[in-house]
Amino acid sequence: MKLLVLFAWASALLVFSLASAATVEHTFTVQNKAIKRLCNERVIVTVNGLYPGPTIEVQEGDAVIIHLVNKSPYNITIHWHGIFQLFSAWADGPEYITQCAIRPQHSYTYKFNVIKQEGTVWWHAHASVLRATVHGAFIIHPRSGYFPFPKPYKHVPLILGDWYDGNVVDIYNLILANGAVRVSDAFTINGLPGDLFNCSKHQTFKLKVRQGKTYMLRMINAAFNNNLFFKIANHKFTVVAMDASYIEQYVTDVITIAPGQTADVLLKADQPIGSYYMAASPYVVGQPSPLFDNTTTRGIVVYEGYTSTLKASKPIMPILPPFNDTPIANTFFTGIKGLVGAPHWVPVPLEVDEQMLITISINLERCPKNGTCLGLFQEKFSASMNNESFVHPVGKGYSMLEASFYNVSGVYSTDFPNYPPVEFDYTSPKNALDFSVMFAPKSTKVKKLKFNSTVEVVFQNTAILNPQSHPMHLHGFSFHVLAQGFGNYNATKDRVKFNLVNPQIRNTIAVPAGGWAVIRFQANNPGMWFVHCHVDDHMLWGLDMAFEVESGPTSSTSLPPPPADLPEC
Ligand SMILES: *[C@@H]1O[C@H](CO)[C@@H](O)[C@H](O)[C@H]1NC(C)=O
Ligand SMILES: *[C@@H]1O[C@H](CO)[C@@H](O)[C@H](O)[C@H]1NC(C)=O
Ligand SMILES: *[C@@H]1O[C@H](CO)[C@@H](O)[C@H](O)[C@H]1NC(C)=O
Ligand SMILES: *[C@@H]1O[C@H](CO)[C@@H](O)[C@H](O)[C@H]1NC(C)=O
Ligand SMILES: *[C@@H]1O[C@H](CO)[C@@H](O)[C@H](O)[C@H]1NC(C)=O
Ligand SMILES: *[C@@H]1O[C@H](CO)[C@@H](O)[C@H](O)[C@H]1NC(C)=O
Ligand SMILES: *[C@@H]1O[C@H](CO)[C@@H](O)[C@H](O)[C@H]1NC(C)=O
Ligand SMILES: *[C@@H]1O[C@H](CO)[C@@H](O)[C@H](O)[C@H]1NC(C)=O
Ligand SMILES: [Cu+2]
Repeated sequence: MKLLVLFAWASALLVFSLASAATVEHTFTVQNKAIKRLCNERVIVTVNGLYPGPTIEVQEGDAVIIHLVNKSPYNITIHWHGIFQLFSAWADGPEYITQCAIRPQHSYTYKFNVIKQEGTVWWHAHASVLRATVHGAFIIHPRSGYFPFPKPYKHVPLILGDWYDGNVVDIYNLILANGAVRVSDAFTINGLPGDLFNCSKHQTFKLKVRQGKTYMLRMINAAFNNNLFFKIANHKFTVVAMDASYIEQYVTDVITIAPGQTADVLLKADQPIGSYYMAASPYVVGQPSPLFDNTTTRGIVVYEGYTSTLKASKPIMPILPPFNDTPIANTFFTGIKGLVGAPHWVPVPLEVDEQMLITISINLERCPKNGTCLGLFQEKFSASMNNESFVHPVGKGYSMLEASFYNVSGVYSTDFPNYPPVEFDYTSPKNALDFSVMFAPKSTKVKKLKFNSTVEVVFQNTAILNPQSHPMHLHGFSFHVLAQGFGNYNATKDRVKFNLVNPQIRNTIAVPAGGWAVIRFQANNPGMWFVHCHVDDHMLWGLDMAFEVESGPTSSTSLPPPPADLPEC
C-alpha cells in the first residue's frame, strides 16, 4: 500500500487515528532563490523556494521517501537530524561520511522509516555551509495520538536561525581560506529578523493565539553558530520534550537552546488580550566582543480580539538575559529530567563496554607558508577531539560508510584514541595560550564499535585559546546525559553524581564552557555515525569524529547494501 500524504506548513490541529503505517513522500527541489532580508536582496539556496524549508510531518512508524532534486549550483546532501535511521545509515546524509554529494542536476532518493521515536526533529543540508539556509522542521506525531500531557490546541514550528547578509558559500570560502571568523548579521524567527532591524520592520513573525488555549511551540535552534535565549513577555513555558524525548514538565520563563537542539514547549495563552513580543538573543561564553552577533530577533504573539484601539500601544517586550548569563543556561540545562515510562523511554544501560574521555578543543592550524591568515596570532583557527582535527576524506572516491562496507582502505583509519594523548589540567586558564599544545594534527580517524555495545563518553572541554560551550551532536542515536559539570571531570568524585534513573535523553548535548558532560548510548545500529560540534564553525575546523558501528550477527541486525542511486564521488 502506497499512500501519498501531503501536509501544509503550519497545519493546525492534526487529527490522527490509529491508522496503519503510511508512506510520506515529498520532492525536495534544491534551488536558488532571491529573497530580501535586512536591506538587501540576496540569492540563497532553498528547498522548494522556501526559507525556512518545508515542514515534514509523519506519524511514528511511517516510511519516508524524499526525492531530492538538485537544481542549485552547489553539491548538497540532506541530514535528518535526530532520526535514528535504524538499519538505514545510507540515508543519514553527512557528506563524505555516509554518502558523496548530490551534484548539480543530479538527484537522490532518501528512504527511511521513522521508528521508536516521536517529537520534534529537523532536517538540514550537511554539505559545505548550505545548512545556513537549507533547513526545516520534521515533526513526528505519536501513532496512538497520546501525549503524556494534555493535548495542545495547535502545533507551531518555531525555527530560530540566523542570517548572513551575503552569499554564505562565498563568505565561508573566503574565511576558511584566510582562517578568520565572520559572524551573522541577524537572528531570525521562522526566517524573519523582526522589527529591530532596518528594512525588516515588516518581516516579523506573528503568532495569533486564542485566549485560554495551549499551543505547542516546536522549537529548533537552526542557527549556524549560536546558543540562544528565548522569552515571551509575561508568559511562562512548560517544556515537555527535548530532542524528541519526553521530559518531566519543566516550567520556566526562559529557554536556552543550543544549535542542533529542539524543544517542545507548551505556551498557554493565559494573559490579558494584547500583544507580546517573543525574542531571542545569543548566549555566548569565552568570546570577546565583537566576535559574535550581538543582535536580538523578535516576533509578536497577538491575542484574538486585540482591537485597533489597543494597537496604539506597543507590544510588551521581555527582558532577555545578558549574553554571558551562564547561571541561567546552566539552571535550564541541568534542571531537565527524562520522563520515565513515557512513550519510547529507554532505561539507562548499566553495563558499559567502552569507556572514552574525549577532549573538545579550539586549536590553531599553521598558516600555509607565505599565505595570509587572519585568525589569532596570524594563524588559522582549527578544532579537535582528543587532539585529532578531523578532515573530511575529500577526493578519495568513496564516502566513509562505503569504504567501510566495501572494505576500501586509505579513506579513514580506526585508531581514534579512547583518551587524550596527553593528560593535563584541561580547563586551567594557565594552558589557554600554551603554544606547545595548541596545534592538533589533521586526520580522519574513527572509533570502531561492536554491534550493540554500550559506550560511555566523557566530553571534556579544554581552555585552549578559550573555553566555549560546544553542542556535541551524535548521529544515529539518542543518548542519556548522566552528568555534567565545570572544571575537569574526576571519575572518583563525579561518577557518584550520575543520574541512572531519569536522565534526559538527547541527541545534542551542550557541553558547558570549561566543563564536561557524560553520555551513554547503546550502539544498536550499524553504520558510520558522525559526532561533531553543531557550532558549524567548529565543525568546519575539525571538531568531529565518527563511530563505525559494525553489523550484528544476523541479517536483520546488519546494514543492508547501499541503494542503487547512492551518489558516486
Ligand atoms: C538603522 O539605520 C540607521 C540610520 O541609517 C542607522 O543609524 C542604524 O545604525 C541602523 N541600525 C541597524 C541595526 O542597522
Ligand atoms: C550588545 O548590544 C547591547 C545593546 O544592543 C549593548 O548594550 C551591549 O553592550 C552589547 N554587548 C557586547 C558584548 O557587545
Ligand atoms: C611562496 O614561497 C615559495 C618559496 O617558499 C615561493 O617559491 C613562492 O613563489 C611563494 N609564493 C607566493 C605566492 O609568494
Ligand atoms: C575486509 O577486510 C578484512 C581485513 O583485510 C577481511 O578480514 C574481511 O574478510 C574483508 N571483508 C570483506 C567483505 O571483503
Ligand atoms: C597535539 O598533538 C601535537 C602533535 O603531536 C602536539 O604537538 C600537541 O602537544 C598535542 N596537544 C595536545 C593538547 O595533546
Ligand atoms: C542489545 O543488548 C541488550 C542488552 O544490553 C539486549 O536486551 C538486546 O536484545 C540486544 N539487542 C540486539 C539487537 O541484540
Ligand atoms: C578527584 O577527586 C578525589 C575525591 O574528591 C580527590 O581526592 C582527587 O584529588 C581528585 N583528583 C584530581 C586529579 O583532582
Ligand atoms: C562535488 O561533488 C563531486 C562528487 O563528490 C566532487 O567530485 C566535486 O569535486 C564536488 N565539487 C565541489 C565544488 O565540491
Ligand atoms: Cu563547538
